[in-house]
Amino acid sequence: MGYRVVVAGATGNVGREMLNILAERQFPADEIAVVASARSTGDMIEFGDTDRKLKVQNIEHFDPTGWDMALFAVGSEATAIHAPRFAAAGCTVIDNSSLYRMDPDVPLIVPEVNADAIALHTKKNIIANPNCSTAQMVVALKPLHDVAKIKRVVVATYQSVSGAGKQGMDELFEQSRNIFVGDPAEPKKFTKQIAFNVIPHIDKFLDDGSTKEEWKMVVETKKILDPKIKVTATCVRVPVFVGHSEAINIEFENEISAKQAQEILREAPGVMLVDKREDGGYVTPIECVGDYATYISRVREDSTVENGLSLWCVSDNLRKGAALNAVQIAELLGRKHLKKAA
Ligand code: 2RA
Repeated sequence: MGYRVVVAGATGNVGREMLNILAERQFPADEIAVVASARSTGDMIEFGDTDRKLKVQNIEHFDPTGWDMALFAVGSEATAIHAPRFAAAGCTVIDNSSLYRMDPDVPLIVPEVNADAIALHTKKNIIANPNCSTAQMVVALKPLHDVAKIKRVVVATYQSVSGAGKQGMDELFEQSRNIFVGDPAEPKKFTKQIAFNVIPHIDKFLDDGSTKEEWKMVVETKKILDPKIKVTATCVRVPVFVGHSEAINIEFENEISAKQAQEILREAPGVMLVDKREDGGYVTPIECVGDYATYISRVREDSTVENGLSLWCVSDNLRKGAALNAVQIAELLGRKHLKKAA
């Protein structure tokens, strides 16, 4: 007997990917319900590449009683209204919004990094999915931290416009097209032109001059991996449709060579090492789209500090950065806690 699974926010970028990945991985679901705002109610959406179509129900009127788990991709406002209602009805919520990530009674999970922490979910019956830029980074850091103990991380991100939703993708497309007719169109979703440009600003500014996206990478890495690790981040929006890239510089307590790091990463869960010191011997965001892996390239020693390494990390932000990680949490929840025969 399989699970009864709800996907909330099924019509957005991440919600659609959740359905695609549940289908691709043949998640053991007997039933799948798709819920979204009143605006989308009645729409029919595909269940991955299967010939199954699912009718969108209004989340406001949906009764989660008797459903095993709900993958939420509805943003913090709707999550605040509905996640407690679903959780109280016995339907475990796996939430992609930032609302519960730093709640001490809610586990923040990347299965390749801190799977055991999922046991905490019994407190509120809610599990948090990390920010996309954090997820891929901790997958890369964890195997190296286990061997050489990380002291400090400096990361610069190159984040695709799909992180800002369909509106962000539409803005890049329209601006890029219109520029050739001399009218790049006024920025709406982003603060400045994104076509053929980069914007060092994601989410809102904080009092110390960093942005909330940068703050997320700091505090979420500490919660998921190790609170003693010092992290500083610069998060940048770039004119790429899907796929976040990160230039990561790491300082370790103990010595670790680039060769040792490559050997460790080659075997690490969720990692695909593509690292040759030659033309094309590295991964670019276009090559990661639709894939599950966190790709790592350009592993090299940083001789400016004791025990330093630099590396390049690329992953599909809609998949490992959101939908895939959520489905992996659902698989973990099923294996460890809900124990229904598949
Ligand atoms: C972004 N990480 O890339 C944020 C939210 N997905 O816009």
